[in-house]
Amino acid sequence: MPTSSPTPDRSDAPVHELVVVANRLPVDSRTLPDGATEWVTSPGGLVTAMESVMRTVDSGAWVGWGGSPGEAPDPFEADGMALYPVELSQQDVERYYEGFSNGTLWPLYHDVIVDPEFHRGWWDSYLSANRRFAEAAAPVAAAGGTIWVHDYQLQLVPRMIREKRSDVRIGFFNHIPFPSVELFSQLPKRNSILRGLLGADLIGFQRESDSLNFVNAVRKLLGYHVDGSTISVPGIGAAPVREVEARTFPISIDSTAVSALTEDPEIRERAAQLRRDLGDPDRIVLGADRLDYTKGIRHRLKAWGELLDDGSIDPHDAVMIQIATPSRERVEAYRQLRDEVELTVGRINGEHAPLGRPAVSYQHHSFDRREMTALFMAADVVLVTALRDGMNLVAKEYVASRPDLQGVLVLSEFAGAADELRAAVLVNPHDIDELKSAILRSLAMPAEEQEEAMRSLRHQVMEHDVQAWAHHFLERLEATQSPEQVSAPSIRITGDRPSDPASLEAALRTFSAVPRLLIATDFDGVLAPIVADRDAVQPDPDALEALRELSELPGVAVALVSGRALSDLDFHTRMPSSVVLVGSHGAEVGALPPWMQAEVLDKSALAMSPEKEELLAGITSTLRRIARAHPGTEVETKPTAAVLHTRNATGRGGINATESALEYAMTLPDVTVTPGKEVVEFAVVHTSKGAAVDALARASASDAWLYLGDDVTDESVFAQLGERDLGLKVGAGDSAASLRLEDTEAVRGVLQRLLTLRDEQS
Ligand code: GDG
Repeated sequence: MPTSSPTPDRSDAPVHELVVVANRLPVDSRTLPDGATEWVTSPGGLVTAMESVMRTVDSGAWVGWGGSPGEAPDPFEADGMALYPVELSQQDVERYYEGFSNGTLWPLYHDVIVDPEFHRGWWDSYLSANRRFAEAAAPVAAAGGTIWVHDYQLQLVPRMIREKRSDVRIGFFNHIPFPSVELFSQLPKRNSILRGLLGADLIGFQRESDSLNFVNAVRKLLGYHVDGSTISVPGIGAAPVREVEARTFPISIDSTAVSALTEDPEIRERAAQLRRDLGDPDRIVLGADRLDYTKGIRHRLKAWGELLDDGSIDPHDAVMIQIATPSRERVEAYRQLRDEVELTVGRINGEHAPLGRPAVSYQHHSFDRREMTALFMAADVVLVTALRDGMNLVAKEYVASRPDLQGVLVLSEFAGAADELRAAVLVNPHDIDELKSAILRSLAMPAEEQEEAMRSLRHQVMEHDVQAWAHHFLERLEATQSPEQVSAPSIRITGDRPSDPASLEAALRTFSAVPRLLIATDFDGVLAPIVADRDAVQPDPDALEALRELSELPGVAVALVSGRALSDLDFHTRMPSSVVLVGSHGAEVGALPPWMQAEVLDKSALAMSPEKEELLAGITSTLRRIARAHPGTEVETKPTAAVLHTRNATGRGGINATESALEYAMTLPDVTVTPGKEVVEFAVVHTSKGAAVDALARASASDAWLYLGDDVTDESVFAQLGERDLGLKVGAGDSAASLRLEDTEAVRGVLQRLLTLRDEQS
């Protein structure tokens, strides 16, 4: 396809209703002698499927790699679709694509037919390439639009897009099998992959067994709650739980188009010519695959070779054509496979081919779609002997190419297509004897029997085409929980500039004029600067004094809400009984002043049980093990939680310890994991500072509350700000708070100002 190209401008507002993200664009770039780039359509199944879907949307886009390493060309239009090329350097191609995608993931996901290799540099490149795809896709989707990510090369992209665009629906389709949890567990970085995929709203698989393997992995490795096909993905910090669906959508082909080609007189003639060229054998047996070790080409050749060896097949009567389209030729396992296949074909032909014609006609190059159809029309038997295959479209293409209802499909049980194409001759390709007898049975199958089987197969393939597949997926995606239903707390302030003094003064005045107030504040980073040694913390005495005095005023309730253990908080602040102390992120509540309604604070959810004690002991010892491996990190224990502190770690130790802790966290069901500033807390009771402040506001019958906080854990409070409440964020960072204060000194100023304003009133 020659393409024209008025270029869509990347700086334009997001415009595309549907954005497809795949490793490859639907076109290949070719550099012309004068240096210009020419684009040629690469007619794959996905392209065909998407073309029909793209026609139904106002504006569609495709994000992918153009196929040549080096600088990406500018975005351009083709066939009414905007194409956004992603840049991959030569090193990305080697590490992200040939390495992690095709050297690690591909063999692992195909049941380790060859040994997966793993190198940390490959992972780094996979991560950065995925980020590039996500960065290209996120800005070009329209508000509330849909982004559909495809296949194993891009498993981190859904989460990366979600982090940038919470307003879009994200779908992911895995074209290859998803392995059992036992095999998947071998993958280094397995949890990052799962978390990456779970950024999607809907994750599609080829077979029911793939969907089941995936939800099992999520349950077992991440500990998330799974109900049927629905996975509850906990939010980090204040973010709400999201529901993600994992479902089965068997892919198909453009059946009508393939079938229609068989009407073409030229293609019919070509099919007849092919038979003549092979010396008019009685039977033609065809295998057509990418030259890939998953396709079972060696097993097929072995069976064919043995049938010739033992005289079950006469090479004058039957010829086998093996098309082995070149694939991944720079990956070692593929080079080896090619050598082995070519050696075997050479041996078979050397021993059995009659003069002037082959026993196996081996074609190591690709054919155009018309030639493929002619081959399917000429083939009496097609052998699909994959050892493991997501679906296998060749099986469906053969069926669609036989409106004459003749021909036999031999199909491996290990190809996804076997779930639907039950009328094929199903085989276990590992069992060479079984394969041989299936081939013989197929070669001898009477015409009526062929017709009966082919009619049933065609019914399946013609009814369930690729257009239906894409529509079903997108319909289901549309029906998932909409982004608006997931009420993420909105970011109210960004950057690091403190709010202007006039706005702050106005807000404090309005707030302090309310009859009954709750003033609640975090401790570390708010009342006291953060220090390396947590025990050496120095709270600002004036700020504490202002709080004490505020707590004596009528209509004012005061609370300190900290991640520290209650006893620790008490030790460092020495507050009077008029100030409520809340420790361990809300899990520990100190004595309440007599006028507070204690019954509002439901402590039952915070109670420890023997099981919880045991869980906590296990967590504590694992965290201690992690801490021992990363000098400078330490574990703090609290009545309902264990905390890993990484503030004093050296080098990358803090990051590595946090990563290990988070990996471990994902294996624990029923534990609230709260990452904060250089700390990760594992609580065995479910609570948050937000829930604590909400309960305190009710217990004190306050008309409005003010909260001061600096950490991510304080966002759960800010997320609940009502119209009359005031959230003050201390220090830099995006926040759901209303206004920003620079540091602890500014906090002291605010508390003293509140005291004055409230004093004036009373
Ligand atoms: C992955 C999954 C899943 C092959 N040689 C030529 C040619 N082909 C076409 C076939 C077919 C396609 O390539 C191959 O599709 P498969 O499904 O057989 O296999 P993979 O490439 O491994 O695809 C697979 C698929 O994704 C879709 O989800 O089914 O399980 O592994 O369409 O006809 N086409 C042309 N010339 C060739 O020489 N034109």
